[in-house]
Amino acid sequence: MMNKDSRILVTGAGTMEGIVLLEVLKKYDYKNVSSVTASQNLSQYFKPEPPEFVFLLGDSSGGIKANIEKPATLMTDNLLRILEAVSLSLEFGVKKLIFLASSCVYPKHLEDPMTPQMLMTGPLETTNSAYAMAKLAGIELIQSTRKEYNKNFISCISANCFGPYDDFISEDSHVVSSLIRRMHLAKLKKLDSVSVWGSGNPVRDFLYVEDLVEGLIYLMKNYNESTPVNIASSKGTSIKELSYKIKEVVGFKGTLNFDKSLPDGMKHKVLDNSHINELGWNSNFSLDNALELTYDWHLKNLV
Ligand code: GFB
Repeated sequence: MMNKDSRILVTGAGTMEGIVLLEVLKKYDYKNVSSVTASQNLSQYFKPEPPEFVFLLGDSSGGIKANIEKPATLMTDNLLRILEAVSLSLEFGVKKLIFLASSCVYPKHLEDPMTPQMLMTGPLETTNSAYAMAKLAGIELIQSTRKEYNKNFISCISANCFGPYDDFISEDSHVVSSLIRRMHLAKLKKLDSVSVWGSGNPVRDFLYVEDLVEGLIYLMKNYNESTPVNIASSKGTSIKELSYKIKEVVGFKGTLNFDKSLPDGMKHKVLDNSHINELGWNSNFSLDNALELTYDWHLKNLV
């Protein structure tokens, strides 16, 4: 069981998820935590003393534009890190590893809410199939490693995550941070309107990053089975609803134009949270509250 003195390694430490996980582990007084970012050599973190517990988070991800334009980069970066981290964890006797996948692993034409039993039952959404394949390979590798080597390695699947330290600036960003930034700048420049990509009809399950990392820590401590576990809010919000919520939080007074010439991606993506709820964990932040916290962070940290 992971305790406050356990040797813990967090990969993907330069990402929003990684940074917030490190903050929360520190808050809970875990004393022996190392972290590795994309540019660092992973193997050096296994010598002389290997970690006992590994949080395997991805180093590279992005929103719909990044997935469309950089599918090979996203697939390669993720696959390489997954293979390296699982191999090293096996070789150096890591006690437990949790692998973080994302909701793009679910097939395109599913009824909400999605459960892990539905994985691999249909074709993937084309805008993110390469990234999704890498994450699916990760889930399969975790399950195979359990079978072949009898290791307590587990996986989980995150809903669309957002919050502090997200990429707010680049075109590769996810929808929440992207719209917060665009409406914030439009407010400062007193613009009349802001463009929102796509029809506004797609529905997503938005999860605050602090909820995600609390879920990750909970599963690391309490879950030991092969089936991946969703970490989600289980609440569907359309991009239109989200956009108007962000408009309110940011205080942008202009109009929103939904640009149907840009891609929608998956139509619906809401995950079933019942498994992790049965295990004793619930998400804590409402979408409204989480959007306010995220905008506050943006105001304090970005100009
Ligand atoms: O966040 P996002 O790129 O993730 O987009 P996905 C969600 C929806 O928001 C899409 C719309 O329907 C977009 O068309 N949208 C509207 C915008 N305005 C914007 C904007 O300014 N920026 C962005 N990015 N979207 C992701 C994958 O797909 O799912 C990730 O790309 C990850 O890699 C994540 O797997 C869970 O839900 O479409």
